[in-house]
Amino acid sequence: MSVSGTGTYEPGNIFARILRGEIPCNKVFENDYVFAFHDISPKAPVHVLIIPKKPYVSFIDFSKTASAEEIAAIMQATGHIAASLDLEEGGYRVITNAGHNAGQEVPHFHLHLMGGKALPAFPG
Ligand code: IU
Repeated sequence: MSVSGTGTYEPGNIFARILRGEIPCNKVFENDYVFAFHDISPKAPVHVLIIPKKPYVSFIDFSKTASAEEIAAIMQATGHIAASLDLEEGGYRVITNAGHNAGQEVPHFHLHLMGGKALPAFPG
């Protein structure tokens, strides 16, 4: 199932429930703006999801609506997590899926941080 990546934020989505502590997760990082946890179905030895604490559906929603402080915070957190998980030397990938064509499944904006192996050629 994938989502439109637009429209009204759905407060019952799985990441909203993780943020509210209703569902457990394997947390790797948290600050005032950002929360990060290991993907439940990792596609690489390291696969972390990095999400804003505030409710944004997708990349466009986040980029249009979030404060500059929040936008900086998610970038800084992602770099910090990549470095703290020793991904710098071997390399890593940061992506976001937005909307139906990208196969976004969870309608809460998130970055995927993946590394720990040679990743497949970037799909086009
Ligand atoms: P996507 O970009 O929306 O397709 O990514 C959603 C990710 O959320 C995907 O990699 C799932 O494995 C992951 N995930 C999770 O970590 N915990 C969950 O309970 C659920 C999905 I549902």
